[in-house]
Amino acid sequence: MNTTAPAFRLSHGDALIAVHVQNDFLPGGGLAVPDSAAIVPVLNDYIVLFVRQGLPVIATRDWHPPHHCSFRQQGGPWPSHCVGGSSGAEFSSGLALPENAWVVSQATRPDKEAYSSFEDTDLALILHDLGIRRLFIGGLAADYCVLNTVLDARRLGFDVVVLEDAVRAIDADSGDGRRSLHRMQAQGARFAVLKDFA
Ligand code: VGL
Ligand code: ZN
Repeated sequence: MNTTAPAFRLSHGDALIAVHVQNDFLPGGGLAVPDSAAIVPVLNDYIVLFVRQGLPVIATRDWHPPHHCSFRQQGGPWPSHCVGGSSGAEFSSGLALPENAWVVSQATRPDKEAYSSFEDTDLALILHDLGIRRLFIGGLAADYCVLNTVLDARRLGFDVVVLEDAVRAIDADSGDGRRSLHRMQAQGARFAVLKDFA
């Protein structure tokens, strides 16, 4: 008999954040993240856990203007991606977001990059109003927007659990993803996989 308690028990004050599960970061997209399709069914399982307990689900999205400064045509590092209102910016049709999911758009200003879902958004306000103290964070990409969202969440005083089986990295430099997880851990983030909630 397995009497081990699950590592994480969800309760009031917890919320799930799915970062940038958008077509352009998935296979065939403008900035496809390696192996990103694998996280969609895993995130769906997490969504079920949160919805079952009546806990908030927040989906953040990269939502750039057409000539965003981060695009190569503007001298930035990235191919064009996640132009607000385009099909590439839509959430993956495979992601089973609940109807009442909160949606937060980031990096919407033409002249400013923003890798954190907290930067120039209402995310902190929403979380405060909902009485959230602990965040479970997954999504794309582990070495950019997940990393910076996690670091900001820690700076703001949230407990953070990174959903390790629901993130993937761009890994422009090999090992970026692994190093990002270490940076999150160094700032007090913890890590979980689905079976820790069983
Ligand atoms: C991201 C690069 C450019 C991300 C967004 O979501 O991690 N990365 N824009
Ligand atoms: Zn972007």
